Amino acid sequence: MKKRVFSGVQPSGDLHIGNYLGAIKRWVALQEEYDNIFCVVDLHAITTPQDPKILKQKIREVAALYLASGIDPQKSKVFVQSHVLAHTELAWILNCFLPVGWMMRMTQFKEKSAKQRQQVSTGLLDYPALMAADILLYQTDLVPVGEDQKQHVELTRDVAQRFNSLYGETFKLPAALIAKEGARIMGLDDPTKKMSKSETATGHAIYLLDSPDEIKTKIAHATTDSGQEIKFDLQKPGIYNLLEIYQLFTGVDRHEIESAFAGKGYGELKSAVAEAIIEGLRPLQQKYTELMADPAYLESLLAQGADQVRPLAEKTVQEVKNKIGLG
Ligand code: AQP
Repeated sequence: MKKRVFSGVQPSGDLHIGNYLGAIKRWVALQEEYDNIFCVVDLHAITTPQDPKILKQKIREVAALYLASGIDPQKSKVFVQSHVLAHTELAWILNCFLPVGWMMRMTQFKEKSAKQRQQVSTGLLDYPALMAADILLYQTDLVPVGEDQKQHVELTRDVAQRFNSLYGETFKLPAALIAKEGARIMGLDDPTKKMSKSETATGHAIYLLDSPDEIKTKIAHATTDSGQEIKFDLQKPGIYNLLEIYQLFTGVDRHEIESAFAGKGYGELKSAVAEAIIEGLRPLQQKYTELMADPAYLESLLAQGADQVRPLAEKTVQEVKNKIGLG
């Protein structure tokens, strides 16, 4: 039996190369080895305010980007979270086993709630309960995510362990699968902060659907560091970030990259990085355009994905309800 992988992206804005390099590109690489479930986590997106029309459109866009990146619906199940009601049902139940103190300690909650002081929803605090439900419903072994989601996967294990110790073996304990490289792509405007969909500063992120000219301009304006040396040096976060992006798009080894840029200037590095991104995204963008031209096909794939996963999710919920005496 293959191990099961579950992961997802929120349709909370335009997907950027951090989402791609830290998550989606890795899902594609893992596709053959594992039994995969990839979800568009729309219920997570509404933990922060969303425009309904835009949200509906973004859900389809994210699904199309999964497929355009190489997720194959014959090998992986792809669906929209809100199409499978078991996610909210289990999230509610897990809520009742998750101490508020655990939720208050989550770094992402602290950061996001600090950004939108007037309008922090209970959903934002509760986000990790829903994420735990997503993962535990499918008896997931591995969760490939970027570094920022590691704490949420740990909390998922904690609540699963707590439930198992109270009611007997129910949930498999999942592990985060975090890449050595690409797990934290930084903002181009500020390489000390992670690239993020919800950060709207100009030049912060390269989006997967950016045109070649937009990519060139953003990379040309990316913040660099003092000095001239082009090396993978964490003390120089701007150059490090550009080199890492270059490495992940070209697949060239770090030593070779450093040798190739030895004695060259930041301008040459930036041109090469922009070219690598443009070429790396070109096939994805072409496939995306084709997929978005046939909305009925996309809808049918998403309906099929939901139908495939629903029985798995419902089985877990039923077992949980029986154990805790519901119904
Ligand atoms: N900068 C990043 N570098 C590497 N991986 C990243 N991920 C996000 N940002 C980076 C990974 O992308 C996947 C999907 O993320 P998400 O949509 O669930 O939400 P997030 O982690 O909160 O990502 P964003 O882009 O910052 O979105 P917003 O601003 O909407 O919250 C996850 O695996 C994540 O680790």
